[in-house]
Amino acid sequence: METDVLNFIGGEHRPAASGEWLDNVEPATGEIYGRISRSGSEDVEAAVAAARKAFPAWRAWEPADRRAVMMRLADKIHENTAMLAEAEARDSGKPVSLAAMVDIPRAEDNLRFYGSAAEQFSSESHAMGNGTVNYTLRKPLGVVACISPWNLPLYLFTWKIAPALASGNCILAKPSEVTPMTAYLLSKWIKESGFPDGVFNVLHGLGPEVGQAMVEHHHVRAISFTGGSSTGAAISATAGPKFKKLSLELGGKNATVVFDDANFDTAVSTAIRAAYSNQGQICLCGSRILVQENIYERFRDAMVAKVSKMRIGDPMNPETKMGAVVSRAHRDKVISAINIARGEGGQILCGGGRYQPAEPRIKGGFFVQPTLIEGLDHTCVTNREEIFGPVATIQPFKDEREALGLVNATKYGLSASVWTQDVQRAHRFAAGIDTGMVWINCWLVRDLRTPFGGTRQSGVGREGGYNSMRFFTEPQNVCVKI
Ligand code: TXE
Repeated sequence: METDVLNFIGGEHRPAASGEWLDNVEPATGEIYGRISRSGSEDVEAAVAAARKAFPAWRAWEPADRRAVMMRLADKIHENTAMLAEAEARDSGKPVSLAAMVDIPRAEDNLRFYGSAAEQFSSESHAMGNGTVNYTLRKPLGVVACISPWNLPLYLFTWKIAPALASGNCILAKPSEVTPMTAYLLSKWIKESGFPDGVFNVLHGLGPEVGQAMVEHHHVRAISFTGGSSTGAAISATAGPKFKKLSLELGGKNATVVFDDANFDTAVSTAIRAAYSNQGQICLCGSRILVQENIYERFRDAMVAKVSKMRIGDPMNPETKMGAVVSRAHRDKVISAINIARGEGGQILCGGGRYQPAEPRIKGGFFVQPTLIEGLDHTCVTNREEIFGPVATIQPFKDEREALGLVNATKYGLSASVWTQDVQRAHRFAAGIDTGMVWINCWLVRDLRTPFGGTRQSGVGREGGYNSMRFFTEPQNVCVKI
């Protein structure tokens, strides 16, 4: 098994220039199982130099050729799905079944989707009445940075690097230091897939060190970042005055809204999936469940009955549906949020603390019981701040007007999921919600062409489909008098 996570710079694997390492911890056991290169500005300099050298030739590649190398990398993911899923589960604590069914196939899809986009991307032309035509060129930016988080490691890493490469940029990509393994494994196939040296560089290490150096570097023209809102703010503060392009996908405090005419059983099971999938560590998780008052008690009891039966287990066991949270620090943050909820007067309906497994292998792991809390209104910290763990609240509402007020009563604006059979109400309600995305009678159904992102503290910009291709290119209008 691989243990040392190395950088990939200019077509070569190498440790950080400093020679320093970080511990790589397996969340399910709490044990150190490897080392991560602790990179800094020297490594960023080397990667930028390699990327700049590679850019003139790479930007001139035919889109079909860029597509071909991206498809070869996707093939490698496909051939190694089981191995990558195991690596992801070990590194992040997520169930291996989830990694094998969702994370890794989606990473492959991201490369295939944007490989095709390389060939299909187009730009506009505007004809004027006086015999003049404008056409818009879309030029790659040059060197760009892709910084991804730990909750969906390879899935979000590829979601950023794929459009950046497809549109002809050279990249510096940094996975989270908490879950770097699958990005490292992917980097082993970059060369053999046919990417020229320097086009695709992968750097490892801490956000405030190597991440900050990437954001600061004057040759880095754009930053695509997914992570916490406060990190997003720090990145903006550095990149804004340097006029870099920024795409920020940040946190959420999303509502699941259930009206009394909803399909009850599907709404219950999807509300549970939305709250607790990946141990609640998805920015789109529905952590505030709002239920119309006349079905509230029945809905709540049905949820409690199911959530209490959810079994936590070893992520490496294919039967496990709920694994460990990502780190000791994160486990402590989630537990402290549950204690804040108690202090605010919340009643814990199920869960409410750490989970101590009996299995010897995972005794030291970072586990939290799936927790459902009632009795807290929208002014409580618990309903305002992102917890990002297996913790949800449930609240009754009277009518559509009150529900809409509650949905919009946070500083975040990422997504919402609405459950009703009334077509008029569904569309009216969706239009009133101040989030970037709304699901009606479903959750986390993704079409990769659609705009993905949030409003307010949930971020700036949209990714997905041509949005990402536009982000990673600079438009240039050319006006021709015929
Ligand atoms: O993520 P960070 P953290 C939320 C969630 C979580 C909180 C904090 O609520 O509890 O954020 O998580 C890199 N310059 N989400 O602190 O720090 C870092 O190395 C450049 C929501 O673990 O945001 C990593 O690669 N880069 C979320 C990436 O940023 C920097 C997913 C994300 O780490 C940097 C994860 C800097 N100064 C957490 N500082 C979502 N939206 O899905 C850090 N990084």
